[in-house]
Amino acid sequence: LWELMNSYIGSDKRSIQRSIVNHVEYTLARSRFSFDDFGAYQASAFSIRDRLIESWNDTNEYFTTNDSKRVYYLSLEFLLGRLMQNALVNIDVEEPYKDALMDIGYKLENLYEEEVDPALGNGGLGRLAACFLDSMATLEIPNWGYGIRYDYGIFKQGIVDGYQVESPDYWLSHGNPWEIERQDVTYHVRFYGHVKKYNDGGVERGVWEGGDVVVAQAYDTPIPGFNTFNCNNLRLWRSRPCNEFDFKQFNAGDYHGAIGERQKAEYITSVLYPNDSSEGGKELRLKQQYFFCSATIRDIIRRYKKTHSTWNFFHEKNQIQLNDTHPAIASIELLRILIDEEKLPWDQAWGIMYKTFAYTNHTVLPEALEKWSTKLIGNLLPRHLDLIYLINFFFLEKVKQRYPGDNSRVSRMSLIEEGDDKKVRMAFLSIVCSHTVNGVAALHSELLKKTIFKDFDEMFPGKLQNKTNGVTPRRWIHCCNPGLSKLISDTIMEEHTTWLTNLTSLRELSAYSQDEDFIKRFVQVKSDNKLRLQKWVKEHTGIDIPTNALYDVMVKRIHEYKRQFMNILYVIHRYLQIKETPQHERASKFVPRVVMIGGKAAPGYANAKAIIKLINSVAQKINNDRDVGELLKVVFLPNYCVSAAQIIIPAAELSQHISTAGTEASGTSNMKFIMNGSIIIGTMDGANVEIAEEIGAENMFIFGALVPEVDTFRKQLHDGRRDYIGSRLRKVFDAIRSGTFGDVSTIHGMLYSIENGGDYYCVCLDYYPYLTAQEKVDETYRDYPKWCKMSIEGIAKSGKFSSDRTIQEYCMDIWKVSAVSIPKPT
Ligand code: 26M
Repeated sequence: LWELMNSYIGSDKRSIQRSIVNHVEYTLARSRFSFDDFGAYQASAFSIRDRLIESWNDTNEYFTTNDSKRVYYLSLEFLLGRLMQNALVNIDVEEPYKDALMDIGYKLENLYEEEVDPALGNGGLGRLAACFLDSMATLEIPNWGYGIRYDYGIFKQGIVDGYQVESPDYWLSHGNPWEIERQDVTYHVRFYGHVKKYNDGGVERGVWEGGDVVVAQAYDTPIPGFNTFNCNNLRLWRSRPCNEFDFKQFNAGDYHGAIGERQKAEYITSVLYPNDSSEGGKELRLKQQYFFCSATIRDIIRRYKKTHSTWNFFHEKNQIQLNDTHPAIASIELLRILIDEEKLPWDQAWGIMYKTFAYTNHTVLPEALEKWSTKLIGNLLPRHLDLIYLINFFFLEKVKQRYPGDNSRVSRMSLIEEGDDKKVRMAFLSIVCSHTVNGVAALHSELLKKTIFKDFDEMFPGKLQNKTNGVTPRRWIHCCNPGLSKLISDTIMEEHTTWLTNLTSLRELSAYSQDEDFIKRFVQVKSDNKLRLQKWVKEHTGIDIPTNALYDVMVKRIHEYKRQFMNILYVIHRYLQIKETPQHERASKFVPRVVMIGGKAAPGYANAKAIIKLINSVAQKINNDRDVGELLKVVFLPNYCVSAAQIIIPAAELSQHISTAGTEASGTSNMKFIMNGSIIIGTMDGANVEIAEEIGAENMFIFGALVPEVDTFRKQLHDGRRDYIGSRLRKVFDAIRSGTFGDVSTIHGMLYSIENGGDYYCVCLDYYPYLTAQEKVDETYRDYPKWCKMSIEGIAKSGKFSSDRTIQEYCMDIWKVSAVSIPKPT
């Protein structure tokens, strides 16, 4: 068989062209003499996938033969972004493909644009999962990601009359050349039904029967590492109807009814929930969670059993990381299988589960913490609810033992929140069922210990760790900013293949932060990127923006805690100030600016939607005020997504990360922006704190209340303080209300609330310090060499924020796993 295989595709021009043209003819069944850019994209993608499959197969075979310890990353979201350039760069054939395609009349860059953006995630959490996959493959960690293959990813955002309108993202409509459908990898997943319990020599076991059964089918996407032959896997599950179980209904003559039942099964993996900060408690969401967790756990067990006949080594061979509590039910599913199906004693089953799982928390916002009603769980997953109660019983016994008489602690720590509608606190459950828990930035992890997980930190000291987030420099420097990547390679005299996997070597750039030649080239790269963004803005909004202005960017999900609202209040202030200043004084007083804000609002989040409308209304007014001209332009960047980010971030000169201290767990775009030479204006929140530590506070514009001051202000609000709106802020509120920006009545509720003690996110507290920081921005931009020095220092000292560093820490401190390098094929 080996000889039959046309093994290992060459990287010479002819081999590449032959493989592409073959796919045009045999896979696409199109004429090899005429195919458009889309056809060329598809055929190239298949040709690249062939290469990935070769190393994918070798990698998995090698891991199995060597019985390698594996890491499984479970996440309801993977926000991968486009795959073609990433794959070409990682396997180091971007140039050969460019040449090969050029020769037959295609521009590779144009083909990149043909790819849909696979957007199976909301924002930071999903994108983090994608960066982690890239780093794990690059670091040669035996890893698989597991998640859901949604038919509809995050909605597409349109803007109509200034309002957000959502439309479905049916990303599979033109097929997906990157995935491999696994007809043979399927599992049955049960919902509802009932449990029969029996006593098995002192152990209570259950038999779960009845209810509905659906099939989980696997779809694999190869995840190539950078500069390695290793290729990992992302396995996504799709729900399908189960054939065996509906014969009865068909035979009873209810044909339509039976088909309807089948469609219900497919519905489970139809759509990604578009929330990123509030928990809805919807049954379908719980179904999605259990569906993918059950299939995943069975798949992991099946793989383990291929090479092991006892359970003794399960936790030594498998580590499962939970990306937030969304996949938390996976630990209960493992426990259930071990007890009810594998017939292990409770203690052994518990030990295996406990030593296998670890959990990452991504937020301290109470409204985002998952709590599932016991009624809902009991109905959908009756045996799991039994086990959760049992776990809670044993756990609370331990708490009582440890803190005798401390009843309030017992109720605080209970996995069940009491009340009319009892609820399972999924974060607490995840802590109890995991060997390690981590936050995502130093400040965030400290806050976890002091606030929501305080009791747990006291009872299990050392269990809560920090793992500061990172981003992959392959996508977030090299792919999105080729000009900068080349400048870096030229300057530090290293191939990109070297520094991209050892990002702290960027420190060498520090020596050039005042070097004239270097600065000249740096400025050229930035202005090329600004031109690229200018074109993008024109194309997507119709708005003309100048390039000789400061590009000021804020792109992230729209949320009150992130304070896009404060940003737009300042824009209004700046506008009013320009208007008050006589024409001849304006040029010396104001640096020309283009303020760009982008991001999606959860469809049910009224205040976030009102903020979008306000931004658009303000933009409309200012951009059409001839009197202001090019001194100030405001743009709402529609449909912010990974591919847009790759255009926007490299063009930014200033980027805003201005959340209320203590609310943004980490932030990851802050890291992408500094790597691309944008200066941060920001608060001491999330990873900004560590960025300041690395690059020096003097290279950022830091302002605003610290966590303790936020606490104090909130107490004052609570106690009736209302004197916090100064005259300059009052003017801005008045301008909004008086109709200067048209009908923005949707924002009036927020204004009223903020004025009347509802300023929970401290906009008014931080507003004046923010103005001062903004003045400093203008002043610094006027001293352009200084500005460049600050941005270059930022790039030079951004090395810590490579997700390679993050993953190395997870490997050492949590998973205890090391690299397994696949030998290069000969
Ligand atoms: C919950 C329930 C129902 C439906 C959806 C959700 C949900 C989905 C995503 C809740 C939260 C979700 O994501 C939160 C998130 O993106 N958190 C961000 O994680 C980043 C990576 O750690 C951090 O950098 C950000 O600070 C944090 O906000």
